[in-house]
Amino acid sequence: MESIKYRELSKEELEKGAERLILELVRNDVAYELAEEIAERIKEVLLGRKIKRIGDNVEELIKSEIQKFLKEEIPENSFELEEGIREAVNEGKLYKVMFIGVNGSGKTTTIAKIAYKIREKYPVLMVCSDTYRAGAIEQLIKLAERLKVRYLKSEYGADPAAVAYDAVKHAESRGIKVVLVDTAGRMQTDRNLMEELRKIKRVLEPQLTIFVFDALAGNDALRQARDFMGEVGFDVAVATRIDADTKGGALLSVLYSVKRPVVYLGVGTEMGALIEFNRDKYLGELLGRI
Ligand SMILES: Nc1nc2c(ncn2[C@@H]2O[C@H](COP(=O)(O)OP(=O)(O)OP(=O)(O)O)[C@@H](O)[C@H]2O)c(=O)[nH]1
Ligand SMILES: [Mg+2]
Repeated sequence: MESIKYRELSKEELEKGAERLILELVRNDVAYELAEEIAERIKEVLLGRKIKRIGDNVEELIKSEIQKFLKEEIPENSFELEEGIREAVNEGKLYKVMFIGVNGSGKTTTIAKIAYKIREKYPVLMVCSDTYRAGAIEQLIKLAERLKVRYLKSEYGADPAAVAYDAVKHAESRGIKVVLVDTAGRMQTDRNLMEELRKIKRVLEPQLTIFVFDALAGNDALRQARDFMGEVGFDVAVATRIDADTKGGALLSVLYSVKRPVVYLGVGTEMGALIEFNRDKYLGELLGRI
């Protein structure tokens, strides 16, 4: 008597549910093409699924399926910055971190926050490889002085890769354990930013490359993540301005499309305003609004 209690989900019901899901995801700043892709996958999984004639709610079903799906697609955040540093230190190596991301995304601020986090445990050197933007070098120096963290003063117009190289030599000769390299987010000249970043990366050989993006960038975060991933490559990401009124969908772009973990969230401009990303909390909040 199964057929009395159960019936198959119809294509129409699924189409309707998927449409709604796409709209809700987009409303929460998930890039449209990504929302569409997720909805497609959910439809595939649910097509032909038996549901109770009475009691089962299609919307709820879709919601629980998307939760399951995203949990499988998005890894838990198991990133341990200090583990990487310790490992390098044990091997007698300098731990080199390079920060990339579009202009204004929060790279310099995030560098300062990370320096603040580790400065009492490891000698840190901050350096600005952005030798183009007026004020970029002073901004980093000001933050370093405030934090009482060492810095290397670069010169405007200098080759960014040479600056990174000098920073490594400087750090190695002074027993510094961690070097944080800031980069430009936009070129003032006709030189190609991505090419410049690749060059810095080749010279620096960082153990860690961090992509910084603004959670308020919404749709554009997907394009940024793909560009920086394809052109330069990165290991982990940091989402900033989470304290602003953000719906968080931009994070999904990075987590889902380029398959790199978001490890920290910038939640303000103070130095302590950097918290660890928690996948389940994030998914709970995003799906709670859907
Ligand atoms: N509310 C808020 N503001 C932030 C956060 N992170 C950075 N900002 C602010 O965003 C602005 C830009 O940050 P920067 O760190 O200078 O950005 P950038 O990526 O270094 O920019 P460029 O050097 O131009 O490429 C600054 O005014 C920061 O104070 C955050 O988590 N929350
Ligand atoms: Mg900067």
